[in-house]
Amino acid sequence: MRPNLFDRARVWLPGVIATLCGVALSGCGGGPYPMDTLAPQSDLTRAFTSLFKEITILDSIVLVVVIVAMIGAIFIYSSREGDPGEPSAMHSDVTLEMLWTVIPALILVAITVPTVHTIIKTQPNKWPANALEVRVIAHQWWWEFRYPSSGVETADEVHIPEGRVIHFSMVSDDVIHSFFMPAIGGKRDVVPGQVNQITLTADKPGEYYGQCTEYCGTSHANMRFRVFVDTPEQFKEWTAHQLEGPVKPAGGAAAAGAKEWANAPCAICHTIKGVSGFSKQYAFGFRGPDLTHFGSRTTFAGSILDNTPANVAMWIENPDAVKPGAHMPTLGVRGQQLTDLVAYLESLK
Ligand code: HEC
Ligand SMILES: [Cu+2]
Repeated sequence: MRPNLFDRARVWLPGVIATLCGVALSGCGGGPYPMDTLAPQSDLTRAFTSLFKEITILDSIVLVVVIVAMIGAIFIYSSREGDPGEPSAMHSDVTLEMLWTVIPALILVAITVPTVHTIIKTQPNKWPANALEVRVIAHQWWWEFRYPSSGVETADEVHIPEGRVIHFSMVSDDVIHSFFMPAIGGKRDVVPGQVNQITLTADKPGEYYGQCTEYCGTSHANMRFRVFVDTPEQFKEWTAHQLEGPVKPAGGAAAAGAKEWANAPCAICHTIKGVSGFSKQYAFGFRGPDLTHFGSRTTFAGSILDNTPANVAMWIENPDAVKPGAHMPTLGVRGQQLTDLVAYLESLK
């Protein structure tokens, strides 16, 4: 008799097992990963993760039962030498048909009930009165954050206090983006002309990563942001500091840079509160991040660069080289003028 597949298992099985182990283990090691979706740090992401785990466990049980039944059937019901003729054809079995209709229906109910429950729990229509509203405005390719209750405006890096309900209300200035902060905030589309919401309470202070996850043009991959979860005291201090006017440089390169700023075309698009800026009514449109406290940010340009003088100089010299398609023109600022402007911007703590 010709050897069948199972007789040769000694030859192929070790290879298959080694490959599967390799695939499984390639997910191990390193970490913690800043974009890990299974390391929740807020009530919202904890609700998502526990739903995901519940459904994965249920699905795994179904998978095991089906595979065991299938392999069992292959061994038990294979035709063997000496079996008489064709196997009998079974026409209908009401009990079996009932079973394979009712069991999948029950499985679907077991998935639907916790899913709908999680949706209702995590997306309230009303927010607690003490919720802190943060307006998120998506631009190609950076994020603007405004706090209506205090008047703070910033970019790229959003600060929120731990332990308090945060209500992100989000709108886009141009195309459809998506606001994704895996550890604390789930993911939601940010659409022009429609305000979408995320409500959450962050568990613990720290720095968390975020990223646009809806393809929005050339520099989509360069549209990141950071979330700083502060203690309530830190958040109060940060807010008070952001509300102060910009630092007035006493002398040196920064003071020279402040003079440059007054004559440079930068103020067409960038506000430095109390120094330059356009009408408040012009709330949307073609413009860049508020730079009043630029020096207090750790990253810039959609959080793709660390905020160091060398990086800022590189950016101003040729934004497009750093971030393809950036809506900031190359303005020919070079040499001493560039050094002074950078010193001024970095002094704006
Ligand atoms: C036509 C509008 C425009 C002009 C003029 C302009 N910028 Fe910008 N600027 C932008 C935009 C838009 C961004 C955000 C780009 C991005 O991250 O995709 C930006 C980003 C920046 C940033 C990073 C801010 C952050 O927090 O991410 C700095 C610093 C900056 N510009 C400095 C300057 C300086 C200095 C000048 C003048 C030499 C200038 N800009 C002129 C539009 C402009
Ligand atoms: Cu985007």
